[in-house]
Amino acid sequence: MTEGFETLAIHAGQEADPHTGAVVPPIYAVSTYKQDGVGGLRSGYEYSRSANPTRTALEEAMAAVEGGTRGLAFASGLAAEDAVLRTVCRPGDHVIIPNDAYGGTYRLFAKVHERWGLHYDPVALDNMNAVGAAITPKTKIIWVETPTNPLLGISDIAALADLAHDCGALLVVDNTFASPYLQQPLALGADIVVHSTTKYVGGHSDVVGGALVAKDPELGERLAYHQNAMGAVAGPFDAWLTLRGLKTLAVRMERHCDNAERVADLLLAHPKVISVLYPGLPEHPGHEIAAKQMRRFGGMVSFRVAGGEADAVEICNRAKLFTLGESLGGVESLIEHPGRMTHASAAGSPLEVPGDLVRLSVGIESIDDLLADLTQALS
Ligand code: P1T
Repeated sequence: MTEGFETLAIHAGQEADPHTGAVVPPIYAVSTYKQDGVGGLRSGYEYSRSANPTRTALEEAMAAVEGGTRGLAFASGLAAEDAVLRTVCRPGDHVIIPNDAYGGTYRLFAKVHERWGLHYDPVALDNMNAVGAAITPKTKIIWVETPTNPLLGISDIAALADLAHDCGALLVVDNTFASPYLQQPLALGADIVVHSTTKYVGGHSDVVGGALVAKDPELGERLAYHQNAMGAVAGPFDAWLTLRGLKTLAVRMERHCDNAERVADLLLAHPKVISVLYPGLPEHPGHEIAAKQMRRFGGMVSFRVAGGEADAVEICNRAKLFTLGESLGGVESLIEHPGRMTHASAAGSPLEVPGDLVRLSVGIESIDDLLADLTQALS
């Protein structure tokens, strides 16, 4: 019998502790492990950069909820992304990236890996002809965010997987905005899923982390080799907090989606708002594909305002219950101005975001309080 998502999130990799019966994997705050003679491991563990039992529990749980064969936990989402690029690509290779993506992801390509000879092209991934035209004999990865950060664009994971595989490339999907509860890219044909577990998986804005899940065991092994060789692993306390968050992901996501739908409706009816970017809206250009590949439409809502950048900034400053801050995916609602905050590093690039854009991470507070705060911030 295949277990359901909620069961896997709570139990996969999380057997009761064999020594004490503790129902939660303990925080193994330890760097090294006693060995039974040279080369004879007692427990399978030798050094906590290579593996640590608390991290292993998180890694097994992430692999289970994404339906992959290997999960790996990193110190941050960007550390996880870096490990993918260093494992799969070498100088001279080419990567197709989204023309809308987290600013830090773009910076990793444009300011770090390009210096080491990795070429990239930003492409509108909802345009299959454009993606096909951008492929070169050196293309090793099509890198996808769906929904994208911060414009909530949607691309067709299954179609992009076919395209990538036809040209011998891998499809890598950053599943941070959807979370594994709402979308499972490996089942749709992706090869690697990337997460900033800082966001919905952790869920409480109290830990920074990243994860990779690979479909193929051999690729998982290569990623694990680089995780150990590069060393940007999640520490045991961070792994424990992230695993604690994962257990409640399903119930949190349902409420995030309920609240985001109500927020999108309010914004849609507001005279100061010129467009609402939410894939749950039937008029969203990616709505049909989102409905096909996502369980629901998520907790992120962006909108553009009639008064331009000055008004967008003013709305961010006036919000009270929506806390002004970067990041997303926690239980508390956040508001931000992507152009000046999370995506400032994309200014002047093909990924620059409009100045009149406001991004909301809709939390799980009482919906009436959230709507009242937005109404006063927009007034
Ligand atoms: O911050 P870190 O854990 O390193 O994750 C980077 C990252 C990767 N992918 C996506 C889609 C992301 O949104 C992020 C981080 N994003 C924010 C901090 C933000 O406010 O958008």
